[in-house]
Amino acid sequence: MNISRRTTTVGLMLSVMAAGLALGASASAQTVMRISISSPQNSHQGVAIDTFAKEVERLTNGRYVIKTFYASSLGAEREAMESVQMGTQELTWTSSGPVPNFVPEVKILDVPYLFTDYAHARGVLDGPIGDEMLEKFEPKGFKALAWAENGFRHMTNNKHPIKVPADMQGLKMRTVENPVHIQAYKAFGINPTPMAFSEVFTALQQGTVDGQENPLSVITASKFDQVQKYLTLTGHVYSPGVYLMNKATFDKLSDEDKKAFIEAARIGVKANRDRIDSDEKNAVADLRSKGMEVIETIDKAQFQAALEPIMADFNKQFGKENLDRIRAAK
Ligand code: EAX
Repeated sequence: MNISRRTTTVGLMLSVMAAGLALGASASAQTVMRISISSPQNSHQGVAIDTFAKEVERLTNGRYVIKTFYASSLGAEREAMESVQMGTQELTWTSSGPVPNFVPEVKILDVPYLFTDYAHARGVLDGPIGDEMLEKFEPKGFKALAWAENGFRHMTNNKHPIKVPADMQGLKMRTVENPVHIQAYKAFGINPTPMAFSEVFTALQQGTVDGQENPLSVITASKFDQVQKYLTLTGHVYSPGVYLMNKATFDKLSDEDKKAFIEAARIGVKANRDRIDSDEKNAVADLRSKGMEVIETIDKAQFQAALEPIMADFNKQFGKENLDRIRAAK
């Protein structure tokens, strides 16, 4: 009786050890990767990478684990792109802000008033034009998994409400490090000050700049209402987001895993856009309740007219036919 009990105990111990070894083996077969964003976790960007991480894990049966980093904790968007390009970071989700410094062909998407509304922008990015643009990242060392969304950008400042284009004259505004934005804001009469997003809250608080411009989702998630008085729904630029992966790292995946990563990004895009849709419904009331003065309607034609002097240059830079192709796309 004693002996057989001991045998059973030893058997049990052995099987526990074997299970432990098996667990250890499967844990070491797990590959951990990192993805980062510039906004806080509670945002349209946070939803985008949290969903992606969950889906990669699900679709690869846990063989890949994605660790998520928020609020530029691994570096600002441009630095994150550099790290992904070099392969010292596997993935990032970035706004189009720094992208033209790496992939100049993508600059065209940030031309002011190019997209009429969210449906138009999403249709273009999900269609053949979007696919062509995703391919432009590859020679630069990136695999662009999918276009996502940062949103239509609006201006905030501390000086006075912007109601007509003349109100923008002389305002010192933080901008993204994107040449198209900088050129456009100069045409608006703004004094553009490019700066990494991670520095914006403090710059607004300390008055280094009078204002900034970002989608409602970013303004609310980053609590800019605490440091900005006036918001005007200028909607002057649509800014996409994009899931980027180091190309060599992507190329090493099996065909099945490549599909899983792309599928996970697409599911992430859906969650990202759904969050933006809900932010767009709630943000204005929310920001007003926190003390911001919001100008909801402007005469868009007047703002577009202010850009007329640089449109000829944009037509030359990007090809009028390419701009028109995007304008006409569904
Ligand atoms: O999280 O730098 C910027 O203004 C971008 O919109 C960024 O994605 C905000």
